[in-house]
Amino acid sequence: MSHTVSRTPLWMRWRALVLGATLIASATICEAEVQQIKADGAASNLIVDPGLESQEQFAWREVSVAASERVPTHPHSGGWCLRVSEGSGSVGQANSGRFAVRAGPYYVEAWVRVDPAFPDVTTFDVQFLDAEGAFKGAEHVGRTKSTQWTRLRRKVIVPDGVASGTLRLIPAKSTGDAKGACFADDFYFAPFATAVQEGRTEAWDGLPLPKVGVRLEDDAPFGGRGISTLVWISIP
Ligand SMILES: [Ca+2]
Repeated sequence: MSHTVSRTPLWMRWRALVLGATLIASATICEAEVQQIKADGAASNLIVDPGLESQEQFAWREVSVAASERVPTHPHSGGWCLRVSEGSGSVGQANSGRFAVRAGPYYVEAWVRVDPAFPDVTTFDVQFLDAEGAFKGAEHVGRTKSTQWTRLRRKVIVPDGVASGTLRLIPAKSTGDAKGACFADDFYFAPFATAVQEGRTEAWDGLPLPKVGVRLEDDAPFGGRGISTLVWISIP
């Protein structure tokens, strides 16, 4: 009768233990984050008629001399999308209808494309207001100068003292000839936990990325022979 005995060097077992422990720590932190944000509530998309399919619910309003309208021009979904145009060169903009928010993490996205007739940059952001309607800051979401549908998305943190928000599109650069136009469709704004539950984003979106490294060593730290490899992961 013979027995097969594992002769795995101690240093190799130690290395596997360190790697396993760090991976478990990483997973634990992500799970804790999910549990924390799940407690924040579960209202779904706060944007009324996000796909611009209803004229009755159309709530976008232009600021300055820009124009906002529903158009059937190659929408991203359904039969309609939003078009915002600014022909005066004064950096006009359009805002969505206001929606109620409170301090905490949210997730926002939209599909945007620049009108080929006015090939310039379009900026997408979120503006915050207090209970009296006073401006309380804005969070940049993204910019594009592509004439193809482009998904602009981001996790945003609504600051304390904010009661409502509004999405904003600025279809022009801020200097020179500021004329521009863009199309947009399929807006989404919801508590971050809801966005995770609905598959819009991942729970670790916006978290600091763990640092992963590989170090070669001339000698194993706890016995063995030859060059060993040490893999490490640190959580910021
Ligand atoms: Ca649509």
